[in-house]
Amino acid sequence: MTLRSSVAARPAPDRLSLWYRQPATQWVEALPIGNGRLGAMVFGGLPAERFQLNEETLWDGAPRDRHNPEALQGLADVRRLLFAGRNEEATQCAEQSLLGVPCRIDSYQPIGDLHLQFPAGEIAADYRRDLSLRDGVASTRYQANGVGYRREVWCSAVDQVLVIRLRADQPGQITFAAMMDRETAAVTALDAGDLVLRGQIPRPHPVSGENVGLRFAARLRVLARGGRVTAVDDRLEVQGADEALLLLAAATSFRGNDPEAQCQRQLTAAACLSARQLWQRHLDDHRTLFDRVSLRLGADGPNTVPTDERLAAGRAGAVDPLLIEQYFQFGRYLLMASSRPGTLPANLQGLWNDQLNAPWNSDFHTNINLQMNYWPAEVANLAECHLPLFDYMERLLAGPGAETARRHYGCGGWVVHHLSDVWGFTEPADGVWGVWPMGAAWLCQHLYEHYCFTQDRQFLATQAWPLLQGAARFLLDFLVEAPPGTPAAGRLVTSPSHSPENRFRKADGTVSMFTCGATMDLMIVHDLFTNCVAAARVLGTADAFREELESALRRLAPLQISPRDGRLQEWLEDYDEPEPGHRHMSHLFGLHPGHQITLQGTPALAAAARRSLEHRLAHGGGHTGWSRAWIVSFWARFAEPELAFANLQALLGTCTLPNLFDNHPPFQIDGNFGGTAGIAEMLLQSHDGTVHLLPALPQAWPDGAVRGLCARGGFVVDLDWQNGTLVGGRIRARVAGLCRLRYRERTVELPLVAGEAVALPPFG
Ligand code: FUC
Repeated sequence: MTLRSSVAARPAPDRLSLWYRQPATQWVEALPIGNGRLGAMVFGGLPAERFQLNEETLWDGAPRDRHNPEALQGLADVRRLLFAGRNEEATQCAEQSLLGVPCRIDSYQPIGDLHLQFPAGEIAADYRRDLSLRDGVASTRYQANGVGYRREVWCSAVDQVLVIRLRADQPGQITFAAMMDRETAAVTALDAGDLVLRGQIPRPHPVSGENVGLRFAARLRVLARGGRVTAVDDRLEVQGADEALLLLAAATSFRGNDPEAQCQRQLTAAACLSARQLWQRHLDDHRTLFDRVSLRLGADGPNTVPTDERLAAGRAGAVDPLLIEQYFQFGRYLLMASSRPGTLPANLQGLWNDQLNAPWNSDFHTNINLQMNYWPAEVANLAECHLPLFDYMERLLAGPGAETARRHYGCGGWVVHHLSDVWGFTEPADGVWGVWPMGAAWLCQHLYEHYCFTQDRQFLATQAWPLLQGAARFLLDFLVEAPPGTPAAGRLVTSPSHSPENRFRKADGTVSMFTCGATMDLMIVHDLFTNCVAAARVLGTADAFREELESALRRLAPLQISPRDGRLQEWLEDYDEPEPGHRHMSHLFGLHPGHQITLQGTPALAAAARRSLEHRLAHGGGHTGWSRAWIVSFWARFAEPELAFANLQALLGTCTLPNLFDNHPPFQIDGNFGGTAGIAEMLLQSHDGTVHLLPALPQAWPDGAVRGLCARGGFVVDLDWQNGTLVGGRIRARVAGLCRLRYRERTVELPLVAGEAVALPPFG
């Protein structure tokens, strides 16, 4: 069938829609919808439509004790060898004794596909498919045989079902068949007029052999107005209806529930509502979150160019402020769609995965990726979408992490290594680069940031504090004093340690990964301990613990600037690097997302950090999506608008797929979130005690406005600028207090009353 498109036939999609003139032929062209738990990729095909379905808890694997019984002895040996400079032997010892047994986890998996088969042979014209970010709906429209058709699909967070609405502009024209399937381990059958897909992941128990894999189900109900619905074998057929409403529920046994019963309950409840009611309830909920932030970067025209064509033009060097607005809001949209209160956090692919063995298992990587997913949460005014991360830490990680802290390190508190799953995996995974006990500590930054942005003391006292304290307890116990004759002798260092996934070359020419006190570790320790001290002060609690932290901070090994070239060192020793353009820029953690290094507070360290960044970039750094996105934030913190902008352009140009998903490659969602956070960081910063307005505004956005960005201290900020200069705006405080505001070289202090919006003062 030919698909032709003539946009003239109808108005352009709204500004915040991704749109295309043709159906998706590949998964990375399909459009994502989700309610935090249930999601789909919508292809918009004709005559065959496909919805690839995900439910966030459908993971392969099962809970399992993977602690290594050799770990405690191994730890002592590894430390001794590292302090003696015998890195090779330390690495071998770690490979044998410090990794989890087994040290690999299983994959997050798709639940299946829903297919709709429309009559073949129709001649379709005026085809368009789009994703309205503001409405949270994917639509496909076309004309066939003189009839106008429209499909809309959304995932309702209120009613917990996927809703598909099929309409035509003439009566009796809706005819299709619906089927569901899955590559493996599931069957489809009719049950009481519904189509049901049921299955179980084959995962034999290592001892009993019994299948302990998760059970899952998806249930589809088809409600037609007019026409006929018939059940044929394992499909539902609709003939000549005026309109059809398809409701789909999906569930797994992850929380011990019966997935089929859960689907039944959700469908029964949703089926009591009309299509109009379902739509209105979804829209109200979606807009409540989405509309909190608006961004205009000076692109005033209508959205007449399809998204894939915009991307292609961007790759060829075009500056497209509307594409950046869309990319920014797409990041917010994706967070809303993959992380809602009560759900699991957004994984490496958010929620969307079509593979049984996904790249990196579509897991939770904690040596940057999971954290990056949440960088935009607070500043982009989606604080409640941050909560799944905290629940995950509290309910699924902290318990097993305490066991791992005790059995692998003989330490108190809790630990997470560089990746995890939904089964509480906290042991070191994959290879020696998995021996990185800093994951929990880094994740804890998010707890304190949530408090800083929301000023929610109740949250700080109840959920955050025990987690912060536990992660700090682990590190207090884990830190060791470097012995005489070693770098930083007499100071506290982490051991074993490495700078995530990067290697170094020693003076004798050997290449290693393992060391003591890698810079990132020292920065994460600094960040966590500093946050804990601040939290203890806010809560007026834990004086002795606070003193212990303060004393450890004083004894922590200092950051090093290379005497050779003035770079901030990635390790305590000034090693050479076999891969100087490595994607991880871990030693810049203190610049972003931390704030140990600031332009004004620590100018010497900032200059050294800048040199390190320049060196990385000169050697090809930023070649993965998330790495490129991170660089945008680095340059924004250096108040370098044009460099931040150039990297944003590179992110869109070289690391973005046709549906605007980030391309590591392959698809990995962190770059979307990191990019959204980077754009926010260019417009507003608040990490150094001052709310800094338009710190990195590039020339490409001379006129613009943003509403609803959030700043630490509990502020919500609106900004207007013209000709590159701030001309107005407002600020509202969640709690009463003094706000320090900075614009260019001027700083003013503004007393604010809780809840009251105040015009920004003139900055002269
Ligand atoms: C980290 C990165 C990789 C990838 C993986 C999921 O290990 O080094 O680039 O993003 O996570």
